[in-house]
Amino acid sequence: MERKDKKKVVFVEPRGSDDNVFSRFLSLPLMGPIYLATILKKRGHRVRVLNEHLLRRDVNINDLDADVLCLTGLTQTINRSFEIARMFKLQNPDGKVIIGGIHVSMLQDEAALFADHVVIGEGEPVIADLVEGRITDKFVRTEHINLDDYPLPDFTLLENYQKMYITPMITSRGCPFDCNFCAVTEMYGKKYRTLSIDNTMKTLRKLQPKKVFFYDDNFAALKSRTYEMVKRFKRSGLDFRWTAQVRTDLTNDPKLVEKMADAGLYNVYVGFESINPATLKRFNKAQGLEQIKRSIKVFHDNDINIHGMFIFGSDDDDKHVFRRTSEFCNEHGINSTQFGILTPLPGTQVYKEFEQQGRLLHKMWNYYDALHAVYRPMKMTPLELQEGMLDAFNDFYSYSRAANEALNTFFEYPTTAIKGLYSRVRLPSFTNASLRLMGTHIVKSWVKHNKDYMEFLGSLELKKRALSYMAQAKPTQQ
Ligand code: B12
Ligand code: SF4
Repeated sequence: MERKDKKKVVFVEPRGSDDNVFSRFLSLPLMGPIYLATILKKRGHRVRVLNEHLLRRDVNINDLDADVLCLTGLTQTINRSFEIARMFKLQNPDGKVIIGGIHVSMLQDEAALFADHVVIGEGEPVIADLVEGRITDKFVRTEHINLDDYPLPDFTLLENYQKMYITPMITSRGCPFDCNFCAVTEMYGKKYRTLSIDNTMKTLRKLQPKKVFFYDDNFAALKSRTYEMVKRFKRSGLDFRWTAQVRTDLTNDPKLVEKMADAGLYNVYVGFESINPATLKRFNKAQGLEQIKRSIKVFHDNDINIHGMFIFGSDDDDKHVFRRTSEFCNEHGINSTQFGILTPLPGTQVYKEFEQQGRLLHKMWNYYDALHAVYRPMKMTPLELQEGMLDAFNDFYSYSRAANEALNTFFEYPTTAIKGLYSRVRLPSFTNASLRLMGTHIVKSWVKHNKDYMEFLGSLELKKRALSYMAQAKPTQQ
């Protein structure tokens, strides 16, 4: 490529809206922009990746001094992506805007109002052709890629990458399951595509991380591969601890869990989703309550912390689900939890169903963040769903429970020290206490920032009551 053909390219990953207080604690990037920027750098373009969370500020017009602006976005951040596209075009009407990512892959038309090109699917096969002008179509659809065909990610392209508290890595895409609320299979497919273990090890050697977060949606979907992977971690001599997203069925093979722990696995993110068996079935989760309980025991037996993720508000959930769930988490010693509200994400079966049934309250995407009720549930009102979610958070992350954890730490210390297990048992308790304190703070902050939304949900309730009152008060026909 000649020098004049080299482009100045900026990728931006926008922040979440202020209504989502959790976003403000984020400092981890989506990997898409980093992979794509790496491809462009290798072709000689001048590329930067800006992430508004890691920057700790909004991007401004000076940041957008580029020939091509590449935007990504989740459903809850997409409006900010559109805002940035507008800002760029005002300053640079001849500049090119390319937009991709999971939200626009599911809903292209609104994105087309703000971008020259909308990419549907994984961007690797087309990013160079788009930037270099060989593809001119407005909508560009791609096939799923083979992960080993593309370069390993170059994190130095990401501004402030040093501020990441953990190194993200991906060794697979796609998931063989098909939970009806999840956007992953629609976007990345049901086929589990893997990066070779050689390339995984090459990335680890290059990055020399202290801590790794494997972003894979289902890290251990292929058990034999996971056995091989952890064997290679152990043999490599690299000294790192890691965390990953896994399913409960991993624990059907306790030996594998033991090997994973031995190779540095200290925490798992597990989609428990619900303690209501009917909800698990409705979600098509392919896991039952007994399986959930068993998995907790196996992880804890191996000193692995559990971040349990739950979803409230299925058509089988009623008002009792919230407290029952937080109590379940406390009883089973789950270390940290994420209580979400079922969110009809575009592209999912839940979205299609709720839209068809006219149950969506609105399409203000920044509220589609699993922390706001955005549809009418079956067995409660939207306000009850919203309050119930907050109540579960409040119960789990209460000050009294934090104090309890701290006390546990205090009393555990002498005994465990005698057993010589000091560092293994004491640390989780300290972490639990501080996680709970942080949780309490976040919930308070959520309530402060979302008074208007609560009022909106309250007004729906009043309207419903008024309508039913009017219906009852209607004079009967003589
Ligand atoms: C890591 C991760 C996180 C991290 C960091 C996320 C972040 N910075 O947003 C943490 C744990 C903090 C997190 C939080 C949340 N997450 Co999350 N997360 C993920 C996960 C597992 C991996 C993301 C990733 O790197 N993927 C791999 C890369 C390669 O894919 P990619 O970034 O999409 O990029 C590819 C394509 O999209 C495309 N592309 C992307 N951008 C662009 C741009 C251009 C120009 C082009 C051409 C192409 C292109 O090409 C890329 C390369 O192939 C995904 C699941 C998944 N498989 O993606 C869920 C996922 C993105 N998360 C999701 C959700 C809902 C959330 C939360 C709302 C959950 C919550 N209630 O807290 C929050 C919101 C965070 C926020 N930004 O505000 C949903 C989003 C669905 C949606 N429609 O928006 C996903 C898809 C999971 C799911 N089960 O549905 N998450
Ligand atoms: S929720 Fe997890 S297991 Fe279910 S389809 Fe999505 S990624 Fe796969």
